[in-house]
Amino acid sequence: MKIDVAAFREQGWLVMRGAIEPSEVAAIDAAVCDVAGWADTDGPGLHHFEQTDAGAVLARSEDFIEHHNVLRAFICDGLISRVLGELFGEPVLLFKEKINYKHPGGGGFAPHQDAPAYRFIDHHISCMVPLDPATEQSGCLYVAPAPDAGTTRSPGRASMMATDARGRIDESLSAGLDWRPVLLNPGDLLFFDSYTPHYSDTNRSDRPRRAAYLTYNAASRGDFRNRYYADKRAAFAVDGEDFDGARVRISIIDDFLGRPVQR
Ligand SMILES: O=C(O)CCC(=O)C(=O)O
Repeated sequence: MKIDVAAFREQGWLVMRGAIEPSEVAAIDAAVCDVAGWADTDGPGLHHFEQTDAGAVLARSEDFIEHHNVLRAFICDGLISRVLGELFGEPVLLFKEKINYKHPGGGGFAPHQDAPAYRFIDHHISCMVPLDPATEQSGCLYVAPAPDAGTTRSPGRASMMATDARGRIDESLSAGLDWRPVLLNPGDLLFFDSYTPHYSDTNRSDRPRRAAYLTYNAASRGDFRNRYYADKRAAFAVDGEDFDGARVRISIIDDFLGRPVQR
C-alpha cells in the first residue's frame, strides 16, 4: 500500500482507506470491548466517564497495552508503526494509547492541537483507528491545515497556534481555519501530526462512535511512555477529575466538552 509521505507533510494528515483487513478489525473490536469491560470491573487501565442525557457512560480508556496481547501486537508491531516509520523517516516508539468511546450524546472536543497535551517531547504523530463509522452525525474529526502547513514539521514548534487558558486554539484563529470532515469506516486509518488543528462534535447518532488514537514519537528522541502516564496520573491526583465542575478532565488540556458524571 502506497504511503503518501509528501501529502502528509503538505497538509498534516493522511487517510489510508481499507488499510486493515476485516478479520483484524473484528479482533481489535473484540479487544476494545475487553478494555471497556475493565472499566466496570476495576480492571487495568485508566478510565474516564462522562454524563449523557441517557446516564453516565465510559468516555475514554488509556494505558492498557501491557494488559492485552492482541492490542499490544497491533499497536507496537503492526502496519501502523511501519507507516509511522515512513512518516517520521525513522523507527518509532509508542508515546500513549487511548480509546474514545463517544457514546450517543457523548461530548465533542474544542479546536486544539495535541502538542501541548503531550509533554516531554515536541513532536508526535497519532493514528486514529475507527471501530465504528465516523460521520458528521456520529461526531467525526474535523481537521484543518495549520497556517504554515507545507513547512517542515519536525521537530520544531513552528506550527503551534495561540491558545486560550484552556489550551484550545484561540477562537479568532480557529474561526478562520479551513475545516474538513474526515469521514471514516472501520478498516480506514487517519494519521495526523501533533500540530494539526482538529475538533469534533457531540455524537448525535444512536450508536457509539468508538475510535482508538495511537500516538508515537521518533525512537531517536527516547521512550517517554512510562513517564507520560506517571505524570498524567500524578496531575489528575492533584487536580481532580473535572474542570470547574463543568467539564470532565480526560486530558492535560481542557479540550473535552463532556459533562462530569452526576453523583
Ligand atoms: O474522538 C474525538 O472525537 C476527538 C478526539 C480528540 O481530539 C482528542 O482525543 O484529543
